Amino acid sequence: MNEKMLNETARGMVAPGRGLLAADESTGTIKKRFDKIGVDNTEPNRRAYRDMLFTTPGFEKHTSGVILFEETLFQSSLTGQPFPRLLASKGVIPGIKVDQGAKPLAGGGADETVTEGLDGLRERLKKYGEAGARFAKWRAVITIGDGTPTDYCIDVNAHALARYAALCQEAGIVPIVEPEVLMDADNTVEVCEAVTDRTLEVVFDALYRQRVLLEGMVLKPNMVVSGAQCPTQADVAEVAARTVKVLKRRVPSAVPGIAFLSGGQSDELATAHLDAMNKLGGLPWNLTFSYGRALQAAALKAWSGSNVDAGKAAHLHRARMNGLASLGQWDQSLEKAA
Ligand code: 5MM
Repeated sequence: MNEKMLNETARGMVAPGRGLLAADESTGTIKKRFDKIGVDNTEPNRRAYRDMLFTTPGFEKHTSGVILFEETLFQSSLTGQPFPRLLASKGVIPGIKVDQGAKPLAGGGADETVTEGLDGLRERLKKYGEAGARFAKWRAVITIGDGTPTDYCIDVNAHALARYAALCQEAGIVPIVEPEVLMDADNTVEVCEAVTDRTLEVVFDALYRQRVLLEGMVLKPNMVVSGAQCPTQADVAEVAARTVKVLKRRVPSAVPGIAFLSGGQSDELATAHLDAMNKLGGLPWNLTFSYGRALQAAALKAWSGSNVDAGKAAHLHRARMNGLASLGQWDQSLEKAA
């Protein structure tokens, strides 16, 4: 294992002032996004949309890497340059989502899933590395509900995350470890905190036992928030304090950085939360973003299939706001000014 290379790549992914664009929507998920703007989910449209994002002038200043879906890794830009090469030429690290989705967990609780994709992963990683991917992503889903999550669900997902991470590092690819505690139920912020705490404890135990190099990975967690359906919502300061408290307890300082998912938060709230955490200061890891929806929603709407310049402007604005938040330098007045 090339520990130095893995550490350098991981540190580059969470470099101060920059974060990750999660553009790895599977074909089914991008269809849901395109349906909202009345765009057909065809291969040329997916390519044109991703081309708009990746050719946004200046986005590289705020974006350290992009998580691609397999189809995109092997596609070319509208000018004919393979997407991974286009990104690398801008100093943006290409990455690849390698999980094959969350599937119903046999014998699990209601709505519980386990993420699949380990079979043949060693061979796929070789192919992805040759195509230019330098990091990978695997998302495990933990659902909060009546009697869930079960320990069984947390255990099997942690085990799979660690097996994936070890295989990535063997291939010289930095694993993003994403245990997502869903944010859309009616649970209180206290419940989210307890479930996130337990999940991270089990995940880091599995990573340690499966000999994953902590210096050569990036964690992609949820923030500790009130469930979207909960009548009482924790404010920005409380979310920041609770999230940092759990992370400090469970994430060793050997991990170079933590890049949050947005999980359905509004664009501005996801930025405000990240900014508030960085303003707290005194953190042992870099805290940044790896947003999908919170980086793309405005750009997708502005683009709507043909307005390329408007899409790029919206994308650049959100990337810039989150880049500032990763330094604790964002201010809401910057949103209004834009
Ligand atoms: C961009 O969405 C990613 C792919 O999802 P599917 O595999 O379900 O199509 C997703 O994994 C994403 O990277 C993370 O969940 C974070 O996205 P958000 O929108 O929560 O920041």
